[in-house]
Amino acid sequence: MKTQVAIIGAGPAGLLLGHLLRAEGVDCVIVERQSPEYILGRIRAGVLENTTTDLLHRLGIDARLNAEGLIENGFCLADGERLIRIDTFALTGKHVTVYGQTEVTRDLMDAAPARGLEIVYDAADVALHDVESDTPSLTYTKGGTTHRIDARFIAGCDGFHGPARKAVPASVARQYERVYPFGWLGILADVPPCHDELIYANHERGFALASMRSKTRSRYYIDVPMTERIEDWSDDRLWDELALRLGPDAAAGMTRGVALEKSIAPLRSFVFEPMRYASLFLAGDAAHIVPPTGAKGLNLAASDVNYLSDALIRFFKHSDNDSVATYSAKALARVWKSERFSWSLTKLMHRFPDDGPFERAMQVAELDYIASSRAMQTAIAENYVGLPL
Ligand code: FAS
Ligand code: PHB
Repeated sequence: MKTQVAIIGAGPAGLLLGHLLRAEGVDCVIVERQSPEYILGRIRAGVLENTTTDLLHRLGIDARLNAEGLIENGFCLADGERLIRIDTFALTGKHVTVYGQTEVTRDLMDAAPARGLEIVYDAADVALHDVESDTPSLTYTKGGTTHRIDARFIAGCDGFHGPARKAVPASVARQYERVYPFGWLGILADVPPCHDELIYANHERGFALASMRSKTRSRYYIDVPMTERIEDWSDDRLWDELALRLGPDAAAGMTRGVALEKSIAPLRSFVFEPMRYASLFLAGDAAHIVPPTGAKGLNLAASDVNYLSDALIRFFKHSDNDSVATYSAKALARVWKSERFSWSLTKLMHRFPDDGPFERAMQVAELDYIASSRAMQTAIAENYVGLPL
């Protein structure tokens, strides 16, 4: 098979890239290891920046988003004594939309046939070849047969554990990582949210987040040591802990229910540079990971794909080499700002095991400053809704 861009991965990055390229007549194909059902079973992000929703509107893949997405004009920081509301709309003129990554992925998958976007699911042993040349290729096995795709470019949208990043020679690769000493235990339940906006809590017992997927489906998290096992957390034990950490007002509004999904996700900050090597581009989690505190993971994938699709379309339609040449620097400039925001909000809202009284005093002082400073709230708000592209 021959195409212009071979995309590895049918997560948000790969699917968005495939749609954006096909919408401009660029040939591409997506090769995905898992089945559609498996991908849709992964519960992940919940908050979309305008960066992401603008792409879905541009693609016309927004009917359900418009009908079901919840517009959020602010969110709260709780510190055990008070709720500090960050009025993102008043401070930035922008809002975020609560609409689960699962639904974004479903919409993009469902719209693929009409776009002429081919997705090969259940593709095993995906391997990259000759990425340093102008004639790279992919091979994969499916149904006992090995298939080959020749392309001009390969887009590694294969997440943190995919093969694409490993195709960049160590001689040019640079990576930066921080692994956090806790994970997030999340629960999804068909119960109404305890509050109409998200609440991030830094309680003496630990971190908690009250989020939602709709007015009838809620998503909650607490931080737990990575030694914790999911089987040690009954629904009741988790609801009790959430009520304590979110505080009495939120607890009073909380409805308990049976977990539709319950899992522990590790937290890390990670950046890989460069995001382009010869004929190979990286986008999304393949190149970077953020702790979910800032709700940036999915949105950074959309940010990368916005730059990458523009560069590839200019290359194929206008023989413009400059945009592909500057993709990595442009994408990384925004990645690092989101990494900083996610890291700083994680540092502010979590109790780290090695923290002492001084570190705790710094958190209290910073929350006091946020509570009393419009400038500080504006800085947080503009990062939360998404910095300009
Ligand atoms: P993805 O990982 O979504 O997609 C990569 C795709 O590549 C997958 O479908 C995978 O099967 C495929 N792939 C991998 N290896 C392959 C191979 N060898 N061959 C072919 N295909 C291969 N972000 C938030 O903003 N908020 C959150 O609350 C949040 N929670 C998260 C919880 C968890 C457990 C995880 C892992 C991530 C979470 N994230 C969250 C971040 C998440 O939303 C990512 O940022 C987002 O999925 C990034 O999308 P992609 O870059 O497309 O990567
Ligand atoms: C979610 O709803 O899954 C969610 C929302 C905001 C975050 C992280 C996760 O910062």
